[in-house]
Amino acid sequence: MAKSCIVGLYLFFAVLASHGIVELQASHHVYRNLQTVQSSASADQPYRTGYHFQPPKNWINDPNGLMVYKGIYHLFYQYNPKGAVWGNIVWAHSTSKDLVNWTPHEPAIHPSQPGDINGCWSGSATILPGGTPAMLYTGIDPKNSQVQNLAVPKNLSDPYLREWVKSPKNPLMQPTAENKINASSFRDPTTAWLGPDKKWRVIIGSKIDRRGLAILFKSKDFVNWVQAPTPLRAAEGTGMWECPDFYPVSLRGRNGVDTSLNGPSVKHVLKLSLDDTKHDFYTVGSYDGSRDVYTPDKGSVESDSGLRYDYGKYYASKTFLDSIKNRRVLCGWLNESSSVADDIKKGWAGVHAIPRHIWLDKSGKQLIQWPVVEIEKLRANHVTLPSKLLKGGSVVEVTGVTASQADVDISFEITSFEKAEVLDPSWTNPQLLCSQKGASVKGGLGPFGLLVLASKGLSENTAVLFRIFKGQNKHVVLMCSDQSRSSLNQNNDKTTYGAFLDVDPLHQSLSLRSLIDHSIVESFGGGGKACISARVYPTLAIDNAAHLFVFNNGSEAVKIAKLNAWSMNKAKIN
Ligand code: DQQ
Repeated sequence: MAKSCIVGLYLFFAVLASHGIVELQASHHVYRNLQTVQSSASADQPYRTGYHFQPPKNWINDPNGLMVYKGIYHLFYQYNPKGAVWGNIVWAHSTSKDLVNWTPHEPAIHPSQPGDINGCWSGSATILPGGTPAMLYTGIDPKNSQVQNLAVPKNLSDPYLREWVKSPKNPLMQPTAENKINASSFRDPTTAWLGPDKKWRVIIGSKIDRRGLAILFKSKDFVNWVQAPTPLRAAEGTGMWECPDFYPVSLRGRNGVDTSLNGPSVKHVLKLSLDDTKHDFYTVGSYDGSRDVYTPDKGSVESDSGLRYDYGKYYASKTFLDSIKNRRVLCGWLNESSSVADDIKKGWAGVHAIPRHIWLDKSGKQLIQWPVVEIEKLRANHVTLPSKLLKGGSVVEVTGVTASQADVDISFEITSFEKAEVLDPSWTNPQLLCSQKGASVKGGLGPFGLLVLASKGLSENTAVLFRIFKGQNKHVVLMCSDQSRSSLNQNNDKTTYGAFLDVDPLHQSLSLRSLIDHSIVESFGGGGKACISARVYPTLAIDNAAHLFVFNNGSEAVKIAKLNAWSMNKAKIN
């Protein structure tokens, strides 16, 4: 390149910088040439879901603005109306009476003001006193800076809230020379909560260098927001915090509580979505509302090697208080594990996990997650297996259910621990351990579990399994979702996922529930103590050619205490 040209380029970028123009930074891959490519999607669609949320076509990502209004559940989500890759982002909108069947509406929020002209990114709903919903969301302005905006319903008597109006005062929060907020990393406002001084608080994800930040703003009227002198929380070395979520959980019982509640009856949860690793991790701690300080409990790990909602593919999640059923519900995005070329071929990308009821475990140390009970009304063709011993090396087929669209709940009892391998103290990374000791690696006590979306001869299968090790003074349970044989198509991401499960197999049975839905395997270990979601694309094990097996590839026998399996009926999804 000629010297004059290099100087010219340098000057060009210098001028851009001096005008404060920020390069658009999304956490998503940006394929500019594909963002508006409408593919002629093939008629053959073996990977579309039967009961997990997805729109008829195109790209979706984060759930947004979840809430109940006049007895109806509202789900908004990040959506590209023009193609199967991320881009052209608007807030699409669907509503439901049961969190299972969904009715689509026109996109609720799309670029129209300077404050969001380059995109309407993630945000959350707050129900204001009197019951009026208010949406705070991130907009991308003409300089590609990330700013925070407000939208409210146009017609409060419409239970479907089909039209939204934006505040003429937008943007309400923005990076300035004074506040030095990073203009390319300032996004995803939470549901706001009221502090003891009756002022609203909201946090927004951010970073400075590698320091993740939950920047706190306060307001008396929900329109004029003032930045607090310190963030609610910050941590070195984590990178950008996307989609923060901050809420109280009751110390006792499974009921959800209002986001503004604080006091001795609750603990607080701070969830962060780590842009660098695409993992949602959380800490449990306490929140001092008068000083606006959140302190994670002793022993909490503030990174994704700590507690995660899900140890598979699950991101940008958000909770809301379900005032109809008095519970807190968690929704999250399951991205594809297929190639972009395959996504364009199928004409869509992204689904949502089944909404999960969440509550604090009795230990007070972690959350428990369970698919909302409403999903059970899709169950059909109930199949059971009598309690039986599963010898080492056995594979037993479960017949009578549609294995490509099923709900399977199994529990194992361990009668002898003799052959359990000793856990090497250096084996601290469960995902790594699972990838080294997948389903095909014979063990002592395990691997045992389910082979789902399996072809007849097992050349394709996804294995959801346990292994039990002898730890220093207790048994350690490893839960894995092994995708390595999930498809003969080599172009997919087949990463194996893993988690340690806080269950004592000496005194408790070991349960596993998997929600299987064509290209989704969403698994709940130990009654919801650890969850692993995976996306898989079998080529043989599709529709009626999919099979379901129980297996044990350890040398020790284990007992199937009970097995319940159902075919799942189709939900009405958009
Ligand atoms: N997705 C949105 C952002 C958010 C990211 C953009 C997380 O607001 O940070 O589509 O997936």
